[in-house]
Amino acid sequence: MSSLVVVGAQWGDEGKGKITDFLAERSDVVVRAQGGNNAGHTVVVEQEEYKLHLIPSGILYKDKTCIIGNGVVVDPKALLEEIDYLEARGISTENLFLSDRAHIILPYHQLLDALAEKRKWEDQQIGTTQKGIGPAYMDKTERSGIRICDFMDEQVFRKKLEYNLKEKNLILEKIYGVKPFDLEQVYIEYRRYAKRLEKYVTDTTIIVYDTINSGQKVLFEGAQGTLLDIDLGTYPFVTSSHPISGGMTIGTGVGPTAINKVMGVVKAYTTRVGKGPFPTELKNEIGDWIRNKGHEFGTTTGRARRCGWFDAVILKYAVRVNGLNSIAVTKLDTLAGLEKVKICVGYELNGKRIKDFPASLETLAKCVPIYEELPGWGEEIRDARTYEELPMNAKKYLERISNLCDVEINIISIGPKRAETIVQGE
Ligand code: 2SA
Ligand code: MG
Repeated sequence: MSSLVVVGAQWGDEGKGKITDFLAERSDVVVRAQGGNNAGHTVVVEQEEYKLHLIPSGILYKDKTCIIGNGVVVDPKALLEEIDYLEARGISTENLFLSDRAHIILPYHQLLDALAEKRKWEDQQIGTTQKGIGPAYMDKTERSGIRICDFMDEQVFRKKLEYNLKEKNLILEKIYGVKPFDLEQVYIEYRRYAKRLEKYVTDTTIIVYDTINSGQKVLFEGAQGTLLDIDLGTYPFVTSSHPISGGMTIGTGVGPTAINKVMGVVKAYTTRVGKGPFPTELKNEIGDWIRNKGHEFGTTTGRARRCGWFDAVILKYAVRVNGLNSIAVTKLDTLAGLEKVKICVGYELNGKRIKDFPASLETLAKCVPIYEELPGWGEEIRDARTYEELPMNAKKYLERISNLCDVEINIISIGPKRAETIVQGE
């Protein structure tokens, strides 16, 4: 297997960081294709916890090449902070490469992200991470964005920044009534960042292509999740990129034939941060219990995540739109101790049963989950190392999910550590 895509199959925070870290060991190159420092991947290596936002999880291994692909939006300041954070902890960034085609996030993107959100009517507020992701992708599609290759060139950067600031300052002053940015100040600060980042910059599409052609292994590391996809997610409560498997080829510059296998990561229950309908949400003590036991707080913003039962309608949808070959089920250990566990097997809409995930959010908001109740397992499971060692009821729960969604379970994660992982099949 020379290339594997790992994507989130729910609303993000499925535990992709832990799974990609685990899979990175068997890969040569790990590449990020979309999103930016809105992502938050927590990885635990020998009692040490690392929080990564932009840099692929493979960086925690000495010999892996790590790539920030062309589809990523890069906040230069945040990237340098992450590099410094890793280097200070003894992790080398020598094998890190940054695509010359990736777009950069500038301070006005962040400010506009926050201001636009405040200006929206309450029911339209997205609950973004306020990292400037949406506004940076807007500039990219509007064709005024600044790419890393432009950023590296003093003159091109200055010209593009000057033009952009002229436009953005007008918006900031006239629409939002806030202080404009000073060209000189931004230019000087960001030139400093550009100089420091220069050594990482290259045409990363060539590295990915050559790695695959030479029979080595590439791991495509997804950020966010299927339901946050700009096209196939719960629009408009989505991020501005393509976290689904299709986004991996665009965001790294290789064709779909380069991908051999697609793995989805799902949590054993459902969570989401940010706004929008969430059919199986538990606004009760069980939801609070799951949040506390599972430490369900955002890695990037610290926000409390909304928690609910496992939703098979969502996973079936994710299997279809990503072409999932298998799944990794994470945080199964969190559910240990519940007397009963529930799986949503369909929705009831105006008295009728529907099995497919709807496009309209008004429809989704009216969907009432149809549950199947299964007996829980009282015992903690973090010490299990094989599938057989799991409690009978935990196995039944997993088998039901696999059958309902017609997808094979390849990995089961029962704790944050690398060792707390059960692998089935190849
Ligand atoms: P944005 O900032 O424009 O991408 O926000 C748009 C929506 O996408 C959601 N989103 C996320 N959802 C879950 N996890 C994400 N990453 C961080 C984490 C989040 C955090 O891993 O914990 O720390 O809060 C992530 N990034 C974006 C966001 O909530 C909006 O609904
Ligand atoms: Mg996360």
